Amino acid sequence: MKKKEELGNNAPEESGLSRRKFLGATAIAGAVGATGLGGAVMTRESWAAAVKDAQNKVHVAPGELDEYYGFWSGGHQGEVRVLGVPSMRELMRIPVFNVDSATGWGITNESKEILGGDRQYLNGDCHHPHISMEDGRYDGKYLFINDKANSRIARIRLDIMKTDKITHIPNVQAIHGLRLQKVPRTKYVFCNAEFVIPHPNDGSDFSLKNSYTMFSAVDADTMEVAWQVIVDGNLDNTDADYTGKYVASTCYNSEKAAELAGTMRNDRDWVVVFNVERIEAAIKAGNFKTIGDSEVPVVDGRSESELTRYIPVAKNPHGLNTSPDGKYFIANGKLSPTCSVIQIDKLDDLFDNRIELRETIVAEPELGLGPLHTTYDGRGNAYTTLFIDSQVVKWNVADAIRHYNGEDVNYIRQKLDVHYQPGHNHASLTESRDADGKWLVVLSKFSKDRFLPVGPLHPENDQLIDISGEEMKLVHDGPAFAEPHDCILIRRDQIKTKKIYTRDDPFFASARAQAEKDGITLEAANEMVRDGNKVRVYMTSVAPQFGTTEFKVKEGDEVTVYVTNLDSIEDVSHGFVMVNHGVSMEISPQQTSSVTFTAGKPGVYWYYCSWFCHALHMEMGGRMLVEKA
Ligand code: K7E
Ligand code: CUA
Ligand code: CA
Repeated sequence: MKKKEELGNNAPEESGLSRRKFLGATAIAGAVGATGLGGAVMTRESWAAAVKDAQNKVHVAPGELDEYYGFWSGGHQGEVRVLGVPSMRELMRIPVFNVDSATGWGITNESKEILGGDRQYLNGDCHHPHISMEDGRYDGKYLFINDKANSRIARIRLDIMKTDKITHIPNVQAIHGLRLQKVPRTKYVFCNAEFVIPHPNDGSDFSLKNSYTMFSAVDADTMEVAWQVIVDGNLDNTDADYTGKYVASTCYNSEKAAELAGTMRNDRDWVVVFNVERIEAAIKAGNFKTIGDSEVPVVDGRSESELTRYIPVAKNPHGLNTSPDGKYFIANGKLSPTCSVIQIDKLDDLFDNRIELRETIVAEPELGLGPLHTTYDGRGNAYTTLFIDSQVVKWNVADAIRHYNGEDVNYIRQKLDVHYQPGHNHASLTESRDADGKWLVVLSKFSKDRFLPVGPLHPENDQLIDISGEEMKLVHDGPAFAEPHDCILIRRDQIKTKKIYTRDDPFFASARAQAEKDGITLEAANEMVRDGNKVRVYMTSVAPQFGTTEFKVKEGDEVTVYVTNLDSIEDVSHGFVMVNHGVSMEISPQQTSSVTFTAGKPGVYWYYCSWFCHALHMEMGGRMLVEKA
């Protein structure tokens, strides 16, 4: 916390402020253009004006729309959340690796098919959401996200904002860093498996010495794993360049230690750079092996390999971020107060052994304590989170390089307090050529006293900072449930969403295929098909009625209900809940959804519509009659 004297006229006692307001005041002091807090001398009036200015900036009036979509990782909650920026209003939640009662994700057959059969896991741990690209610009088609908990990645269709593919990455554990190929297009999803494991991992060998992990490239179109690369050490975060040729990942465990102290033993760890062209060529030439029963081609990228280079950087690096001008990979020090700036156009020379590893590093600016992630404004400035200092530091990359070359220049532009302990930060469009330097989101890991207390478990605090001017200005606090490690912002015109489903949507292709086998037209049918103890009930819905209001089955029957929503009016979604059967699902306009369950004890079970759709929504229901078997 800042000392009292640094506050000038704003000392809390003088203005009668509580500690909470005092912390808020540090933000506002930044907002009127004080450099940090040092020279902030504010009257009560100028302070009020500053508050108003900050509020106007972020206020999106009722009925007005935000400029940006923000996609937030839902952390170990397993979902993705859609926010409007700058209002920070939550617009939607997209279930991915979790079970969602409202939409039936994890309950419906459509979601189970994507999650993999009867779905193995009920949890996920999302960290890194990234949007597919064409020539270094977001194309608005897909969003990809990792699941660290169960070594998976998922793809979300942005036209309907639903998950459409999930892939389990074989041969590795804990997919953490995830990024996309930017150029010429997102052909690959690159993902880092964080933990080293023995191979084979069958209990015959537990030693760390023989353990390793791998870097995986997944075909973004098919979501099949294209290839894997064995590496030294471990893998943390990753990013790709703007030529399509190089991807870089941080490694904090070059020691391959299993305990904390061991992971901090080496003075330097490294950034491993992957040469995508060479890897593809090696696989084409047949220079690969496979592991166990997986058919994925695996190449060896350990230290003597021509496929990789290991650039030493300050110890235990974390974030790895490509600058939007395509010039640099920047690795964040974490245990070192520095970042390492790697010049990408030197990598050809490095791979051809014309220069030394250390020659690729062109700056090591000292930024503050605990640098974790860096983002960019497209005007040559970088913004790095300082976990321990609880600050964001704005610094100029070109000046940092000059300083590294011995010039007497100050590359630090500003340090701004954030609340508290920031992890990722993300500036608008920063991962693309379109980085526009307008907004910066800082994902703080602690919120402490910023919100009403809600018990021992606290929300995170996602703060919004205006970076459009010379000075960073904190304009909004946004509480968030566990735990958005990262987010991504995209201009609203870069995404085209559907207002209603089209009837040929692949999302319910399997339901259509089953109906065709049963000789049923989904859009017309209110019929039941019995197939041994399997019963398929096909029904339509038009607000405020289900086409079928009664059907009869036997105790223990495996019942599948298909509901096709014939409404084609925007926003008229129905739901289907079978009472006392654990069944709930969404059926949006022109969508078909299906769910399978076992009919319970003999008796009457009501089903009803769970999404408010009509003045007579409460009346929208029907009865399942269960007879003795
Ligand atoms: Cu939390 Cu990107 Cu998983 Cu850093 S990561 S904070
Ligand atoms: Cu249909 Cu509520
Ligand atoms: Ca280390």
